[in-house]
Amino acid sequence: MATVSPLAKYKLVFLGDQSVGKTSIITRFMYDKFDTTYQATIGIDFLSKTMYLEDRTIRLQLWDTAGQERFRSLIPSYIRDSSVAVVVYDVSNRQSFLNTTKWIEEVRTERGSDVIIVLVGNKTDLVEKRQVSIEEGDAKSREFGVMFIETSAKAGFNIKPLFRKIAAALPGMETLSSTRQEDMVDVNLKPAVNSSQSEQQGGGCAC
Ligand SMILES: Nc1nc2c(ncn2[C@@H]2O[C@H](COP(=O)(O)OP(=O)(O)OP(=O)(O)O)[C@@H](O)[C@H]2O)c(=O)[nH]1
Ligand SMILES: [Mg+2]
Repeated sequence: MATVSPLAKYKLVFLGDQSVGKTSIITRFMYDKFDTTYQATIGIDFLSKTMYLEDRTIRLQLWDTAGQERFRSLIPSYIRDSSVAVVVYDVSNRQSFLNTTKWIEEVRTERGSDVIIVLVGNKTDLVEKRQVSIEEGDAKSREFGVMFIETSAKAGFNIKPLFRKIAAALPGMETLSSTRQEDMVDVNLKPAVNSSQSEQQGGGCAC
């Protein structure tokens, strides 16, 4: 008999300076595409994706924030609402790396220790322009007690591993009893398969 289990949902907020590659990482993960033309995120974008893991199926709700200063005031409420914060910097832009400190501190201020934080050094394909070493990124992640990975949205490097790492760190099904009933509208009738490819939905909102 097939068991009907509720689909666990997790909110992820993407943070980091303008142009570090937040949208590009999400686009690579969702559609396996990359666009070299920069289109700044306006306000906040929302996308969601189901991930089929070996032992369970989860739904990730991705909040893609705008790095531009003028949208800064929108961000705290999304941080408050998320169980995961993905703090991105550009390895070819030292200032964006330095600024991750304030992003991490802001997440800690809003959520305390009740949050998973991942520091992501993006654009590793820009080998000649690199300003931040992997060792520096790793040292910072240890200093702040957060996870760390380097990626390239352009090359498609470490994008799936980033999301698998996040999924592995998420609380398991045993915590679902605390999930509110109205959040349990989706059901999963299929056995879990070992693939992250899945149904997708996306949409923009300047909310
Ligand atoms: N070389 C290289 N370029 C990248 C990479 N990721 C993103 N870019 C480029 O960097 C620029 C900014 O990328 P976005 O993904 O729009 O950056 P963002 O962080 O979402 O920017 P905001 O929405 O303004 O906060 C674009 O021109 C991308 O093509 C990468 O891994 N390597
Ligand atoms: Mg963006």
